[in-house]
Amino acid sequence: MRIDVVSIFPSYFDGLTLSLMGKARDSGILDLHVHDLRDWTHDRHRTVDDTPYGGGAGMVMKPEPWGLALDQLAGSSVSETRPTIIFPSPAGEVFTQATARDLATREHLIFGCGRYEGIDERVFEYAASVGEVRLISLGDYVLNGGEVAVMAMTEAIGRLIPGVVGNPDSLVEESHEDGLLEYPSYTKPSVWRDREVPPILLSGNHGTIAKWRHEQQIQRTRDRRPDLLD
Ligand code: JBE
Repeated sequence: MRIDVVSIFPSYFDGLTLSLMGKARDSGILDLHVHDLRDWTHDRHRTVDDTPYGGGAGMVMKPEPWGLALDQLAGSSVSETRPTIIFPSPAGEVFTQATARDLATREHLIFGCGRYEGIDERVFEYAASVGEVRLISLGDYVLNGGEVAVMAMTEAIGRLIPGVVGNPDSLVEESHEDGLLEYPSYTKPSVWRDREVPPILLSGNHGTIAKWRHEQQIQRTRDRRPDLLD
């Protein structure tokens, strides 16, 4: 999979060289490129924003650098298929594990990180002419820009690409994979500060252990996230 990220703060993404995402990049499974939007400006001050038409607080990202970035990154020299172009936005659809599974099947993702009060609306229209546009939100709260959302989304998507997570079994028994929260985990010692590991886990009976874990999943989901059971 190829991923391009466009941002005015490319160093946010230095963390993607670490851990599993770093390994996926080193192995070639994940071809991730981070770009500075200012590289597509042509004025002395490398300007990416301007005041909003109609007035109002804050600044709006100018369309021209975005247009040039999209022309370069969505061009056929990068991939044969039309890319999926994602703009993180608190006004978008909410990102879930199902969104991550869908996006993990795509050949080419482009993430555009907005800052300030947002991006000139015509950029979204133009992007829809060169790819499939998705406005996606991490959740119902406001961040200063799309960078942190893109970090979260690329990690959630990246770990679903075959070969990125070493043991694929660890992908199935996780929160949200089956619509339930995950069961509690324990390791040695069997007694720690007077607290015992549930004895059923020491029984060696795989059937009863699986049943107990499933019950724990349902109980936790009912307690913490009843909305998931509706
Ligand atoms: O979640 N998001 O994608 C956001 C992007 C920009 C600002 N706030 C957000 N929540």
